[in-house]
Amino acid sequence: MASPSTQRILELAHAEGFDLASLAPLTAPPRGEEYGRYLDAGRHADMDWMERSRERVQDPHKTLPAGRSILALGLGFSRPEAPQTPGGTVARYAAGRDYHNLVGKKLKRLTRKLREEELVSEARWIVDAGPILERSHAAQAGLGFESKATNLLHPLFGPWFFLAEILIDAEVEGPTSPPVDITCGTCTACLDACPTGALVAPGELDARLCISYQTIENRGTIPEELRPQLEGWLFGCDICSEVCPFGHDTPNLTERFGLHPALEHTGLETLVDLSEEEFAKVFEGSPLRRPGRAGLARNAALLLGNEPGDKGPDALLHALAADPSPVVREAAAWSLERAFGEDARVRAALDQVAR
Ligand code: B12
Repeated sequence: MASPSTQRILELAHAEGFDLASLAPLTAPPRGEEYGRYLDAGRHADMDWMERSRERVQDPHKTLPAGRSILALGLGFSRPEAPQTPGGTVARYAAGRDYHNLVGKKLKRLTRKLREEELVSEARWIVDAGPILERSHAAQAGLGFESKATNLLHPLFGPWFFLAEILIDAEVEGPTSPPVDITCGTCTACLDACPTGALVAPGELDARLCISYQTIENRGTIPEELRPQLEGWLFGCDICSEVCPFGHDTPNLTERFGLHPALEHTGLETLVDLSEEEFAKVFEGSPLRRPGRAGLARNAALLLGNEPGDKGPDALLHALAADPSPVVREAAAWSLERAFGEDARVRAALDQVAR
């Protein structure tokens, strides 16, 4: 039987709207060594902050020296349809309001309540980019099981839930949730489906090959060999989640994050040509701001090279001639060559920039 204070902490977490909450003693993450191997192999690509966080990830007491326990939290975001912009697909987690803001506000309020009720005195909340191995701690706390796609899976939400944590100085006995005693078994659907082979072994992902990394985090050019395999993904990629049998029968939580209006109206040609000001306005409050105007324009340009649609080469020609970013100009040149290389106007423009 959990102590009254443990029960109260979990009650407050659920009252704040988290679907999943579990308390566990704060230890090093069970997958800390794998994190080190991942970095040593360069699988984090140019996400240098992951290297900078190495020591704090492997020892969370460096983040909160007084930390004794971790409150592991989960919030579902399952929705039935992959949201489309005209011409490109957006990862489901990013279809509506930015979860970093929404979950961050919940964590802030919850931490304040824990302090007010004197359940904790020192606490530090974290979501996503903080120095912690979220899936490993959450698995240990009983929020789900680690899959071959590296995602944490839950019997109800499949891979479609966010993670967050609060490190606290209160001692608890735990984990308060039993381990989720399920494995992927013999299923290899995610490994088989990934078009770029980013899942290099069960439970191991190489971000350099991952469409999600390339379309969200990479600020430079996307390697040429990966471009034809983007499979229409404008921002992020859900292929390993979509094929996962655990993700198929999940609740429809579309209303939680909604659908950002930009996704309904902004086609690829428009995205290639947006100015910085227009981009900031159109994508206000959306996770699609993450790669920046140039990153999203680059992605849209490459998708047009794979599937040009019926609007012709004008948007790409304009980007080639006038985009301030060399990354976007290079993507436009690649796509013009690939999709419209026979067109005399396009040939002339490409010859001009080659000179
Ligand atoms: C960097 C990062 C990325 C990078 C690299 C991802 C990666 N797999 O390494 C990129 C940009 C590619 C990315 C993509 C995505 N991400 Co991300 N990402 C992170 C971040 C910030 C750090 C991840 C990390 O440390 N990776 C290093 C590796 C070593 O750790 P890991 O990814 O946790 O992998 C686990 C497995 O490798 C497992 N493992 C190791 N060996 C073995 C062996 C076997 C047999 C098995 C089964 C497992 C296993 O141990 C690790 C820990 O549990 C976390 C937030 C956080 N602070 O943890 C979010 C996070 C993991 N991402 C998240 C999401 C939603 C995504 C995307 C689905 C987004 C999208 N649709 O485009 C994709 C999914 C791609 C994928 N299959 O991972 C969620 C995942 C939620 C969940 N239920 O799992 C997190 C937790 C963010 C959040 N707060 O909710 N992400």
